[in-house]
Amino acid sequence: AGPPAHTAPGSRQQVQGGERRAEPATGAPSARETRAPYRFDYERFRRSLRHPVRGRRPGEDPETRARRMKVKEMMKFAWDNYKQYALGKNELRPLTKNGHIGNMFGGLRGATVVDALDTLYIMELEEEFQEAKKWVEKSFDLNVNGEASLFEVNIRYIGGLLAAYYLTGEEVFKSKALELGEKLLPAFNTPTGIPRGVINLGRQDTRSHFSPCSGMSWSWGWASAGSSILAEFGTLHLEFLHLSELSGNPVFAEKASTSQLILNRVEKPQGLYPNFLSPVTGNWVQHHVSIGGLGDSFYEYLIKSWLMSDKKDSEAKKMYDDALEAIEKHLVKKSAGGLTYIAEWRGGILDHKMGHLACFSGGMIALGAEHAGEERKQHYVDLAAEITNTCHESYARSDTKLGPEAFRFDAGTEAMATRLSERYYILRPEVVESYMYMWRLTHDPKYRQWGWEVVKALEKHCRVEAGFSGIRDVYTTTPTHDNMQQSFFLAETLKYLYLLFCEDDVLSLDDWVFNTEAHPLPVNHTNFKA
Ligand code: DMJ
Repeated sequence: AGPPAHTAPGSRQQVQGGERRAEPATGAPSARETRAPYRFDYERFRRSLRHPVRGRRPGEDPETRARRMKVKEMMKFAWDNYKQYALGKNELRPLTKNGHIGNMFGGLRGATVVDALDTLYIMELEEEFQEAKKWVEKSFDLNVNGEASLFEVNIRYIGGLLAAYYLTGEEVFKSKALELGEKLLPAFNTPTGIPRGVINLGRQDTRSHFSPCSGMSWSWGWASAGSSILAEFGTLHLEFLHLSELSGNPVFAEKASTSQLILNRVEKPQGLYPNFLSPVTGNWVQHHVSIGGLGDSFYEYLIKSWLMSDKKDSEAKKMYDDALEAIEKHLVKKSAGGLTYIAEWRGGILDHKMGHLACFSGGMIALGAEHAGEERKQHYVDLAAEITNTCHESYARSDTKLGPEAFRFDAGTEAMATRLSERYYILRPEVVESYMYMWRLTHDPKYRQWGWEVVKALEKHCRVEAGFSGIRDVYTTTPTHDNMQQSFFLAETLKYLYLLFCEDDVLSLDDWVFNTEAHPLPVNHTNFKA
């Protein structure tokens, strides 16, 4: 048999029917030894794109160009400082001018490098892109031994490497993505096939970097009763389908599809998806529902799985439509002041709170609205606009014009944090992400204006001598800094701001879906003729 046919990201049927290449029986020659190695046809993929990647900008107005250039300058500043003070560490600490490693990535380093690659490329920061590429080639070591978040490694490292490969065709990004992807597979060895949240990245097959825990996985200590988190195991599909596409090995797509199948079948309270599920029994562990933290990107990946499959994955689309209907019925509320928000749900009781994370949902609903049936389309455009407006209000009502980590609608409060512990802003992207999608959907200039207000606020309150920093309180004009330049600031916040001031054919939504860390992954144009 020859190499498998084009495995078609998003096409579950082809994946399941595909030739099984993983895990040959012990002693048997591996598939790799007996067959010509599978080779992804990069040139064919590039010909399938409907728009030039970096787009055209004919006759644009000077103000839009100047704003885009300002965002580019911010990216260069963020990168240059990371490079100078923290290259190879995971994040920059811009006040103390050193690096931060943290414990999310299991010994992997360079989270900011990998997260920044595609943004540098899209912004045409060529020299800086080459610096980042060189680091990946020479210094990005995958032989590490430590406990990593499956979700974070997937969305930042796998997503970042895949996007860099698809944008540039540089083999190093593909091979690192595939190697790292293989290291994540043991997390799926559970009775249901739903992965656990934490995996030890140590190698199981050699003495170097071996530890008794290599390849073992755990649930987060804080997750109830050994459960897996909806937003974690539900946010693998896009990247894992592309790992299968690039390797010719269906195992990745099979693993990600299992979770989706189980979620589709399991009984859902009022049609809602709780945030905690047991990887042992496949049952819900707790009835907490949120479109913000713990739930968020699961919903995002349903609609994006469908779009990435060139609208063939009808199961994902139906799950998205049904979930959104249940969310609207049970969680979407209007405040006394007329602001639409999405509350959280605890076993039937509403918590009238929206996290900054939940503000991605304006963009998601906008993206889905474009593809909704005619009778629902306007309704979803309006809903997306209302939620985005509410998130804008959470920024507009603060002294810094940046939004808090969470805001509430109770006891006379509207779109403001009521607890001291929720007043911080850590350079998160979700609000500008929604501005970008709303701009592309409506071309209402207010979204560009709102984005520009964020640029000004970031410059005023977050820019420090050696990079950008989060702030501890958005309700004071003299906030203290948290001394952290998050990698998602370069991957997402600055990328979405830049795209807001670009023509629509730069990373066109006809060709690309953004993973939840804003890394663009290509739509599988199955009607493409080679
Ligand atoms: C990012 O890492 C991703 O957007 C993730 O889905 C949620 N949170 C952060 C940014 O806020």
